[in-house]
Parts: sequence; structure tokens; C-alpha cells
Amino acid sequence: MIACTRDCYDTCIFDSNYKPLDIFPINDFTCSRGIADLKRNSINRIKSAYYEGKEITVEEGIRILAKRIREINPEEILHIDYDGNQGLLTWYYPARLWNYLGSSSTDYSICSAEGHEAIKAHYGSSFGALPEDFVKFSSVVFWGSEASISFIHGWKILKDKYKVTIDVRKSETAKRSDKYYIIKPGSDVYLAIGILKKLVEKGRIRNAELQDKVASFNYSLIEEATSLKEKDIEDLADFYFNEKPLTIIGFALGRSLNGGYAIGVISLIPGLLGIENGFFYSNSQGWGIDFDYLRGTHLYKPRKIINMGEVGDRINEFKIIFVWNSNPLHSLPGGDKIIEAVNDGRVFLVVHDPFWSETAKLANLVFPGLTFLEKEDVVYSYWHNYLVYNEPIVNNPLGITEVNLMHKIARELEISEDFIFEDPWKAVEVSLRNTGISVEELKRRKVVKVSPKVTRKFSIEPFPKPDDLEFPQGEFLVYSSHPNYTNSQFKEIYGERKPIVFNSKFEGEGILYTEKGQVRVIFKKSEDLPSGVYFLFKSSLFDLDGKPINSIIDGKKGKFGGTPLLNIKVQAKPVKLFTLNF
Ligand SMILES: Nc1nc2c(c(=O)[nH]1)N[C@H]1C(S)=C(S)[C@@H](COP(=O)(O)OP(=O)(O)OC[C@H]3O[C@@H](n4cnc5c(=O)[nH]c(N)nc54)[C@H](O)[C@@H]3O)O[C@H]1N2
Ligand SMILES: Nc1nc2c(c(=O)[nH]1)N[C@H]1C(S)=C(S)[C@@H](COP(=O)(O)OP(=O)(O)OC[C@H]3O[C@@H](n4cnc5c(=O)[nH]c(N)nc54)[C@H](O)[C@@H]3O)O[C@H]1N2
Ligand code: SF4
Ligand SMILES: [Mo]
Repeated sequence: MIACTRDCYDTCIFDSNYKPLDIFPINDFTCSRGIADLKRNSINRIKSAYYEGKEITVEEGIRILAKRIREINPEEILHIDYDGNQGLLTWYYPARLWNYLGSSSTDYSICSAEGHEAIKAHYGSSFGALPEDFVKFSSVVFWGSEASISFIHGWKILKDKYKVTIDVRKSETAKRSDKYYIIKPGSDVYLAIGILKKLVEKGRIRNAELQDKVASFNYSLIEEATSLKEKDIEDLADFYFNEKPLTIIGFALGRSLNGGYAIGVISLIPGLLGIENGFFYSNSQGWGIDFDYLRGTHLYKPRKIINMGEVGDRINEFKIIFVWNSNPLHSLPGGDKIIEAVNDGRVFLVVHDPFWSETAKLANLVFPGLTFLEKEDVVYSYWHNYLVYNEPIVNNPLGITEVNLMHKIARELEISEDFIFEDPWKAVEVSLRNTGISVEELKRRKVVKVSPKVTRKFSIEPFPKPDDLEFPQGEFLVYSSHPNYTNSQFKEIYGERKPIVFNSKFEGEGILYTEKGQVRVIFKKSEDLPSGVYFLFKSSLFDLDGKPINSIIDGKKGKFGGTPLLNIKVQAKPVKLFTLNF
């Protein structure tokens, strides 16, 4: 048995022939990546350690790294790790070494942190509907979610229900919905407040505190912010009251203007209408897995934590960057600054990855990783409640696991601390103690259902006042998932991506720019885009010159979880107009 460990709602579970299991909600099907995993596994692989482009042994690489580590202060080491593989032993446990050393860490804010914190502020937990709950609803609102692409097993359950989509462009999910509303980027919080205001005015929500809060927003402000009419807002409010839909709250909202407030207020609607399990955002924090124990932060807190949006701007604080499970040139703001610092010799970049990612190609020192098909691990989902024991189904003697690499570096540094060398399965055992599942049971049964461990509260606060919000004005760059890639992964199979920016005005070549700089892109006209919205798939994050698109992100972050504002205000200029024939 094996589960796909990519950063994805679905966490498909497969048998040992990599055939998707016929259990709910996997239901015997997978995505375009799932069907190509076995083939991909032997393409574009890192097969050895490399130092400055020269093949070396892993042991030699470890000696080079250890020597460098000894020469600097621990805070000058930054480890960057994210969700390339969601396994407990791949992503979490290896952070122990860096936390013990006192290295700097990022705050893991790039994706979903904003919404987790915003929802927790109201409910005490961000945990929402389970797949079994999805089934019970007869209607659904996809709010800032491209679920028909990003969440195919959720979509499978919901696609035959009555569907309403709220997006900033005519997304694939919007096209396949019964009704859709196109609003201005970053205006969702105004719309959510408008819906609550109507519900209060019609006596459908009786709550004096809320009545006061919504009174400070008038409809002309809401109309101007969202570009919807009061009648649309009333229709949505009626729909919410009459149909009691499930709301899927997309992660993209948290990376948009006013994102935390938007997610928080949207999540309040089902709560105030008494819709049970009425929203879904991410269930990752509901299983009781002790991620702090795995990372060792219960004993050793990182001495310095930097926001994921600030890595480029604060690059001068670091001399070694150790990356695993992440492709920061692609995914983090300021990738251009990482490239400059490595090329100038100011930063020594070390990457551990199974594949030649863009960041691995730039690195001074590279270690070969194993894919999830090749190693043991424990995998959880941020949607369904199966915990899976992953057994390797492909043999690869060339790579090294994260755990082994971490232990070998520690030995080379002559660290003798028991906690660093705690048997990884013992660490997993402790980290699972609140789930009620033991490693023995997991290894025996392979796939085990966890019951959620959440304590709830309910509070309308923090409810924004008009002055807390930034009024959405100007033109915006927005992103979404591509059906054939997971973030930067799968170019080996489906090809490199061109930076094609869909928009309502230009076709040809041009630039997108902010005060941070510019990137050279291809513009493509599309009727799905309203004026002032530029859309790029989030797997196409290098410009025509190979410069990271995220070089123009301007460093703002969310008020709740610090998530970098990726859906930024931009300006666009055509350079050469011509018609594209696709
Ligand atoms: N195939 C595939 N699936 C994936 C991924 C992938 O790369 N490929 N990535 C996975 C990951 S890491 C994540 S985080 C999730 C993301 O999954 P989702 O939360 O569904 O996010 P996106 O796919 O980025 O799409 C978000 C939608 O929000 C819209 N949007 C952008 N800005 C705004 C705004 O201000 N307001 C509103 N209302 N809408 C807005 C976009 O137009 C887009 O249609 O998907 C996961 N699933
Ligand atoms: N402008 C802009 N930027 C974005 C986004 C956006 O919408 N717009 N989306 C953001 C989002 S939602 C996210 S989640 C991040 C994603 O950012 P990342 O986490 O950087 O993205 P991935 O491409 O999923 O994975 C990163 C790397 O992990 C490697 N990997 C896979 N499995 C393993 C393993 O077992 N071990 C090791 N060591 N490595 C492994 C992969 O080969 C890949 O190189 O990007 C963010 N960046
Ligand atoms: S990427 Fe998502 S949908 Fe595709 S195999 Fe992995 S978990 Fe399943
Ligand atoms: Mo993400």
C-alpha cells in the first residue's frame, strides 16, 4: 500500500501495483500525475551527490557540508523545507538537526497558514467537513477554489450537486457550475460581509454583535469593492439561507489582499446559519499529529524564524541555505536574490531532492533523494482521515533518505545527542500518540482511519472594520493549479511551462512589473478574464529569460498567518504584439 505524498487535497491511496484503491473517497481513480508516477520515477533523477557540478559520493558531500557548517554561526544557516512530500519522515523529522543546531527556519507560511489562523480565531480549530460530510449536502459554494482541477476527488463528490462559484475569473470550476459570480481580486471579505448584512437585515441571523459590525459597511462600498450589484449579494444571501450549502474555501484566498479576513468572515457564514460541518479549508491540524515533536521544536526552537516571503530580501543574513522537499526558486518570493547570492558566492546552496529541480540545478552541493515510491513513511491527508503506512514499491540504491542524510550529517558534526538519533519510528510513535494509533497497528493495517481531535469555540471576532481592509484597486496577478503539474513537479512528463499570462487586453510578448522589478512573459487574450486581471498557472513560474516570476512579489504578508501576498497588484505592458496560434 502506498499513498501519493504530493501537496494535494486528495492523498490518493494505491495498492502495491500502484493501482488506486476502490475505497471512498479514492474510488478507483487518480490524476494525470498519479497515472504517470511509475514512468516518471526514472526520468530527470539526481543519481549521485554533486559538488560544484562534479560528481562526488554522498559521504564526500557530507564532509564538505560539515566543514562549512563549522565555519559559521548556526543562525547563518537557513533551512528551507516545504511540502514536496508530505511524509512525516521526509518533511518533518529531519528538521530536528537544524533546530538542534540553532539554525534559522522559515515560518512555513507560503500556502495555507493565513486561513488556518483566521479560521482558528473564530472556531478554535480550522478543521472542517470530511469527505463523508461532503456527501450529505445538496449544494456547494466554491469560494476562491479551482476544485475541478485542484481537488478532483472532492469535485467527484460535489459535481452533481447545485454548484455556485465565486472567483475573479471564469475558472474551469465556474464554467462547470450552475451559477458563478466574478468579483474583483481581494474583495471577498466585502462580499462575505455583504452576505451577512443581508442575512441580518432579513432577520435570518439574529445576533446583536454582528448587526453592529456589518452596519459600518454600506452597500455602495461593497458594490464598488466587489463589482457585484446589491441584488447579486441578496441572491447569494438567499441561497445561503435557503439551501444551506457546503462552502469550499480555497487556499488562494489566503494569498490575496485582505485574505485572512476574507477566509475568517466566509467561515463565519455557515457557523452563523447553523450549517453543520458547513465549510472545508484544510483538515491537517485536526488529526492530533504532533508535528512539533517530530521537528523537535518542543525542545529546540529555531533562534530565528523568517517569513517565507522574506527569504530574498534577507538573503544577506545567511551563508548556507539547506533545502529539502522544496523548490524555492520556483515557489518563494525573491528567487532572483537567491540566484544572485549563490552566483556571487555569498550563499552556499545545498539541495536534497530526488529530481533536478531548478533549485537543485543552481546548488553548490546536491544530494540525491528518494521518491515516495522508494521509501518508508507515514502519510496523512489534509482532507480525508486515512493515515497510511507507505511501503516502498520501487528499489533505488542511488539516493539517500532525509532521515539517513540528517543522521550522517549529525555524525560528521560529532553530535551525540540522543534526541537527534531517536529511532525515527519511535518519534513517529510519539507524534501519533494523540491520534490513538500506534506504529504497530499502522504497519499491520497499512491504512487506518483517524478520528478528528478538535476542541471548538465560536467567536465573531476578529471582525474587520472598513479601516482594517485595503480597498481593492488596480490590476492584479492571480494564479491557479494546472491539471498536469503539482506546483513545480512533473515537468519530466508534461514538459517545461511557458510563462503564459492570460488577460483581457494583450496578445504577444510583454512585461509584468512592480516596484520590485519586471518579468518578460507571453500575453494571451482570453474571454475568461475580466479587465485588470492577469492569470498564470502556478506551475509556470519562470519568465522568458528563466527569471523567477516571484522576483516581482513585493513582500507584503497576511495579518493572521503571515502568508506572503502572492496575488499582487501589477502593471502590464506589451512589448511586441502578435497573435498566438493556440
Ligand atoms: N492539479 C493540481 N492540483 C493541486 C495543486 C497543483 O499544483 N496542481 N496544488 C495543490 C496546492 S499546493 C494547493 S495550495 C491547492 C490550491 O487549490 P485551490 O485552493 O483551489 O487554489 P487554486 O487552484 O490556486 O485556485 C484558486 C482559484 O482562486 C481564484 N482566485 C484568485 N484570487 C482570488 C480572489 O481574490 N478571490 C477569489 N474569489 N478567487 C480568487 C483563482 O482564479 C483560482 O480559480 O491545490 C492543490 N492541488
Ligand atoms: N507566485 C506564486 N508562487 C507560489 C504559488 C502561487 O500560486 N503563485 N503557490 C504556492 C503554493 S500553494 C505552494 S504549496 C508552494 C509550493 O512550493 P514547493 O513546496 O517548493 O513546491 P513543489 O513543486 O510541490 O515541491 C518542491 C520540491 O520537492 C521535491 N520533492 C518531492 N518529493 C521529495 C522527497 O521525497 N524528498 C525531497 N527531499 N524532495 C522531494 C520536488 O522534486 C520539488 O523539487 O509554492 C507557492 N508559490
Ligand atoms: S497529485 Fe493528488 S490527485 Fe494526483 S495522485 Fe497525488 S494525491 Fe492523487
Ligand atoms: Mo499550496
